[in-house]
Amino acid sequence: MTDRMSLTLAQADPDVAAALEHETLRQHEGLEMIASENFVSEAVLEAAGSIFTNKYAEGYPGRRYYGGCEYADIVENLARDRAKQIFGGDHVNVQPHSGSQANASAFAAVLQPGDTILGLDLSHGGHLTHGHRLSFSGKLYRTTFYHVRRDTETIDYDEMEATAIQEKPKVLIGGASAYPRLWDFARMRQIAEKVGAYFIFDMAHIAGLVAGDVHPSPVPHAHITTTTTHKTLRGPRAGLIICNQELAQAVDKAVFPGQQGGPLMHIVAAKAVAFAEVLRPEFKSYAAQVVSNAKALAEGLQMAGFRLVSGGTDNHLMLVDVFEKGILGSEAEVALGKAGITVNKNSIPWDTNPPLKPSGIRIGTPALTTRGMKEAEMSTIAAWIAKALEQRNNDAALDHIRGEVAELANHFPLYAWKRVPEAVAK
Ligand code: DSN
Repeated sequence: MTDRMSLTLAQADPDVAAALEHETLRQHEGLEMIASENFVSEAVLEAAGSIFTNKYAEGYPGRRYYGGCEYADIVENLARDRAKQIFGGDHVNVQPHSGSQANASAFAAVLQPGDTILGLDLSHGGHLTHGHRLSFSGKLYRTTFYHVRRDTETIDYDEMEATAIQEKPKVLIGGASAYPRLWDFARMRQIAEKVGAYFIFDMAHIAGLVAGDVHPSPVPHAHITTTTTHKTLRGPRAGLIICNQELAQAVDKAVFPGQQGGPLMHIVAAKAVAFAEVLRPEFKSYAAQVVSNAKALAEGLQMAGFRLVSGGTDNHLMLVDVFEKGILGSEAEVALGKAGITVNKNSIPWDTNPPLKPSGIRIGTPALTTRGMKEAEMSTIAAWIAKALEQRNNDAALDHIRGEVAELANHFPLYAWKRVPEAVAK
């Protein structure tokens, strides 16, 4: 009989092993420009794939419901302390499995089902968990929305205030998955105070920029700040909550036992490792480069004649109105995919097209910046994007760009252990 514990992945499950090798190759050879994705370090990867996955640790450090948690306590305390050092705030909970669960817990800490929340409309850049009718947030709570202005395509704080006064939400939530500009946190807190609401800010997209001091921080303004840890923050796929002392107990209870059971201790360990990386001086340079790269890419696209929503970007992403050139976002996503450039189709504010065939694409620079690319590469990529969209029905032209993309990617190696499996080597 074979000893199950001694088999490699390739021996135990050749199908999964092959998918993993192909994915490895895909990540190395292509240009990853999905604004919410990034590449973790080998150290983060090691912790995420560690034997902490074997451990149950319901509860919190020093107050667990299981024995054998002494090392789990060490990594959870390290993650909490490092997150506090990065972002400030009185209290941090590092257990949310995802950004959605962080938001569900933040709401549960201060709301009862049926209470009202006011968030940014999904089609204007908001997030499903900020009140969309198909998400738990729109089913459990009464939801109302604010929008961006038609003229500037930036948040309409006057509309937000008027809606808050009219609808009297118990939570005003800020944050977005497709908004390229800075937020006015002070104004949002003021609006929340005016109507007696809690101000929650979901900084998932910009957390790394906040940590790197290239974006203002919502933490001093918000009652509760939530985030994912895997986007610009460059940690494992998971969530995090920061709050003031008065809400600490309610937040902890909302996470466990309110929303979750046992924390994923291997991921908590990986968060601790990622946060240690964020605390190193190099991370500030990384964050600054993400923003400079986004500006360079935006300029390149504008020079190629594309209209960017709100006229540009202040952060790590941009929304390109490809429909202005008669191209659907869905067509653009496919054409760029064939050229080795991964982006996602995205609605633009006041979109006249449906979500699966929207007018825009969303492009971000966090992942390519991790690979070491700078402004010069962004200009080259902007030209490739323009060419690929122009030649979107010409597979030979797209394949040619894909070759150039692979050559560039090769100059910016990712993981040292990458190997090209014979089965997929050309
Ligand atoms: N799916 C994430 C994004 O792409 O922005 C948000 O949860």
